[in-house]
Amino acid sequence: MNNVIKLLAITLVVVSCNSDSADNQVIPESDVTFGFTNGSFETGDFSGWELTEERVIREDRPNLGIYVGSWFIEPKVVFTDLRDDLIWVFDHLDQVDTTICVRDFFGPVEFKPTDGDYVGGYGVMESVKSTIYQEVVIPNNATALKWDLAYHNYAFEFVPDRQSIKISLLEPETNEVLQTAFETDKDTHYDLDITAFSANIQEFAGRKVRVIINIDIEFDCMVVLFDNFKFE
Ligand SMILES: [Ca+2]
Repeated sequence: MNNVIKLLAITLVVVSCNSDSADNQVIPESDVTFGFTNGSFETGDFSGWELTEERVIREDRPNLGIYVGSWFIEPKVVFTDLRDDLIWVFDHLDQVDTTICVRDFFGPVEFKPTDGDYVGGYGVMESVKSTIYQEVVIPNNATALKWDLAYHNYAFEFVPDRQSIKISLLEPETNEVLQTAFETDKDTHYDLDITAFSANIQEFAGRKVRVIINIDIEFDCMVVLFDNFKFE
């Protein structure tokens, strides 16, 4: 009789453990890192982020595909009296010192961190499609994705289908677009000093998403600066 009771007790424990395992689909909060890693680029590199760059060959100017962009991180810098339009940066994707074009047509251009000492950036002279992204778990109580962004588009307009900057939330497994948080269009002004942006992401709180910036430039020079990605 005692043996039967023991067997029943063991069976119940096993069933109980299996039941816990099957029902427990929520990851314990202690096992999750919420929010961005290095969202303000204060490590001085792109730790926590993934970078991509795909060269685009233009049909109308096939020989122009020699240019590439540069992912850089800089402290505060002010550029004035630029004579050759080129400055040196360290490209963290290709791991080389390289030049990007910066033009001070309308006065000084500033690389200006809005949080801490460093600002992230991408400089390109046609023609590339590039991304920076990070998979994050949005904090359960978050309502907003916040970031700071600047761009200097030396084409003096956002040329439709040839120049765009877009920030999106993607489903990490399928790349389905969950939300477009920011997107330039033909009416977007071509020059913006670094500015605070916010998007309501409340419906995705607690979910794992991929936050991605797409920078597609098939025409002329552009400098994009970004800092202080966070959830609030
Ligand atoms: Ca920063």
